[in-house]
Amino acid sequence: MRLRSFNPPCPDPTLVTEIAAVDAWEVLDSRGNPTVRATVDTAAGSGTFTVPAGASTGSHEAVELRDGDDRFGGMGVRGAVRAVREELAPVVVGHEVTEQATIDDALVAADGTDSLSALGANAVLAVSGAVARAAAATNGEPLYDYLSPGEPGGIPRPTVNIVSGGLHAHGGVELQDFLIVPMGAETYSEAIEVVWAVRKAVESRIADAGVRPLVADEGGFSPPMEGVVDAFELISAGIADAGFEPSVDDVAFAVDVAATHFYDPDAERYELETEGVSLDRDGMITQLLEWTETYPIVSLEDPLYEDDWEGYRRLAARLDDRVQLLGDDLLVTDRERIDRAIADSAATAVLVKMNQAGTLTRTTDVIERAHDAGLTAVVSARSGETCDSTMADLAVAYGAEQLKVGSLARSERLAKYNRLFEIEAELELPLVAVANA
Ligand code: 2PG
Ligand code: MG
Repeated sequence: MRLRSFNPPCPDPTLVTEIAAVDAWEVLDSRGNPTVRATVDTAAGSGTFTVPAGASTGSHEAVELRDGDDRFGGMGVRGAVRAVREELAPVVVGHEVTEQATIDDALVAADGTDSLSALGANAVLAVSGAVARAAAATNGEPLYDYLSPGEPGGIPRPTVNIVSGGLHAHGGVELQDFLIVPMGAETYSEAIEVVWAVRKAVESRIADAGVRPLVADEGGFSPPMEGVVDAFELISAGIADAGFEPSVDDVAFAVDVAATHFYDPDAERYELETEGVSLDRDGMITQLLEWTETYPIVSLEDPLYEDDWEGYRRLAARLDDRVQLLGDDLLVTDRERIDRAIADSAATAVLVKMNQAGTLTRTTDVIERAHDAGLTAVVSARSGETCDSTMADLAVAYGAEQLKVGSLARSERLAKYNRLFEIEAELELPLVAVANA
């Protein structure tokens, strides 16, 4: 008799942590547009990730695949969903779920293009994000713990949209985001309370002026304004009403100029129609410096056209040290462009968006590169979001100094803010120190 046959079957422990299945669906984002949601399963856990989408996208971002047919005005993502099911699932099934870098390499290889335009960055990122979430679930760890290369050291400082313009407000002032930064706050909870009070004060001012305080794509207000200065003045008044001081030490400003979207490349001019001015590069730089000298601005995002490396260098050389020069469309969470910005001293901070990069590994590589070079990392949502909160865990895990999610309104924004309340309660950590203070 063979004794072995009397032993109970002993499951191979590696099978429990191997990816057993991958699936994907078309769902809708916060603007009601289609996007890709994927789920990855092991025998011990599963993870779901939903891809966000930008409106003011940089032309060098990884490319999302849209169907271009009659459904949803061409914005359907059935092709990307099919790519997940038919092309990417066979590539990842059978891998150890914790082998994120290997899996991400295999996903990129399956696409075969650097921009991920063959199968779609939305298909690739959906799987990449779901793999990470499935791995954390399989290990029974919180996502920030699973992702963290060391011990999480702090909660990122929220930079919160109060007034919106540009493409997110479908008109209004050309500058896209007027944000506040609670510089005096030491904890995340305290920071959010400060922002809440300022936002409510601004809302009251808008309503008192007889205007309905309706919100734009990211939950920021967008009342009629005659120019950029009106937005700064409105928020400054709200800060004072709430009992704070508009200053670099108390409640400061951050601005996403999103300049590419009002730059005319043929004329090589910035067309600020609300201001009634058309500026060349040097004129725009002078204007930006004037705003930073007049208002307590600590961060300028995309102040110039996305390929104006020379302009960025000139601006960086003249900008006060207290103001971080933050690249979004300029850097598109891309390792090579960040290397160039470091070599050229063209930026001091990097906006980090998972769907610009296309995989989680590319994203974390960018944060680590930025930190190695002394640059600040600002983990950011997109204007089209869902209630996926992965970016909050990612920001904590990699010690991002700041977070940019939109306003304190709308559930797709609150999902991230509320996840940080959970993490703050679990870890009892203060905010990460402000790099440029
Ligand atoms: C940005 C983002 C978020 P979008 O420009 O920083 O505000 O917008 O997702 O539309 O690119
Ligand atoms: Mg931006």
